[in-house]
Amino acid sequence: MSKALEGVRVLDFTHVQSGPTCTQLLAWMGADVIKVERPGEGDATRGQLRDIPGVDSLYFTMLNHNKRSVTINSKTKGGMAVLERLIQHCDVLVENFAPGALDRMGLSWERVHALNPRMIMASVKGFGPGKYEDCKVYENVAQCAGGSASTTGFEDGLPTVTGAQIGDSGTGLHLALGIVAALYQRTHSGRGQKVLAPMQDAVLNLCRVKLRDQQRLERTHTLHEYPQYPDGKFGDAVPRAGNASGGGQPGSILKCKGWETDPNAYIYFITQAPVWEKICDLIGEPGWKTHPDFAKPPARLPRLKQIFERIEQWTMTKTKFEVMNECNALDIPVGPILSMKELAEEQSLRETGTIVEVDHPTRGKYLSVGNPIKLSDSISEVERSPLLGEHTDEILTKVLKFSPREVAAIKASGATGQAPKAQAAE
Ligand code: CAO
Repeated sequence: MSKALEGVRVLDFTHVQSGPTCTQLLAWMGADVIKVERPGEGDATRGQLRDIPGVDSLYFTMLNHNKRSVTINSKTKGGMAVLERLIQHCDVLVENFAPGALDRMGLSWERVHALNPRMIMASVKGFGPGKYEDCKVYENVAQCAGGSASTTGFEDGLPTVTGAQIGDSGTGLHLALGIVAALYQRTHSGRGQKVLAPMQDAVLNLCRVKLRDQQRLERTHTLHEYPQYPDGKFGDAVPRAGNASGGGQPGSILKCKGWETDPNAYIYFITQAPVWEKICDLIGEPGWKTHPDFAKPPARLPRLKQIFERIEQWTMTKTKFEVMNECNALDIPVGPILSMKELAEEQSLRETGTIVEVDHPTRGKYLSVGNPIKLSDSISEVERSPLLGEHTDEILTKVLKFSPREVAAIKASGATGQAPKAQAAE
């Protein structure tokens, strides 16, 4: 079976998380992704948050599957010659250096475009053009600058960052879509183009419901589904909404049996209007089906606290999985709070390849996420991440077709590092 992006070659000049997420997705879809790393150290994440001394971290391995690694010192003449040859042999260049770094290297868009007019040059930056465009940005900076932190957390608490890496992995996803769109446009235009996904913009795109609420607030000075309604006060900006639903169907996180000792014994319960009568029967409040204070959604909005307290009396008598089973049988949407431990052990996620066990020559076996996007005619197999410079020789000779003499000269110039030998896992 062929793969969706088979035949697409990607020069992967990314590091840390945002860029590597993007290129890993492209690799999972079948692109040949060649990751360029600095000789000796490589992507900084190889050595960050290590759990095994001297072994590539899970941070690195889980973001760099299905790629080949070539070490090139771009700040040498020989290194730049290799990079320029790579640019001529690739369809896409992806990078997420700090603003200006690629220009300082000598690889401006004009230079890249001149070397390969079909090249798609895709970048993650912290901010788009404007007053912050020169700033370096990490995940939580983007979450804060993109509106997520201001709107996450509880009314009486600090702005809060979320565990979902919407700044990095979220932007990587946006960039991947931009690249695929540019590849498609190139089939008609014959030309490459620049693709930019600023992290602030990507986070804001994911927080669009809060921009919706900002405008509703400005018009009506209140937000009826927020916990601040009806007793609290609204200011001039969208407040933090705790665990209230971001949509038109009120929801909340409720305790389940065992909550006193289990930090994840909770369920998200949505009081979806079409199943309201079933909810009333389930929790033992059949009278609410016709009572004027509860029968219709607008009447319920000022009473959400009371309603969720009553539903919680019922959920606290069940485990989260019992609530899930009983509610699903009645089409009531609920979601158990699943811990990472529970997810890692979830058999159905293993069966779909969303969680995979990968074998690595120095690390041994570890768990990773696999491709969350399922294509029926393009299967994703997760292959281990490369060791630093593991494919340097292969890229120089087989992809770039340098002669043995040229390869020797490139190496002698210090432009590349030696590929390390894989060691057996202990
Ligand atoms: N050979 C030689 N030099 C290399 C090289 C190679 N193969 N690869 C990178 N370098 C050099 C760069 O040219 C740059 O040198 P100069 O500063 O002298 O021009 C240097 O390495 C550092 O690059 P950087 O500035 O991108 O890295 P940093 O660690 O200082 O900053 C980060 C990291 C993430 C803050 C920054 O890259 C950034 O803001 N990126 C854009 C936003 C982004 O993607 N953030 C998400 C990161 S994950 O949270």
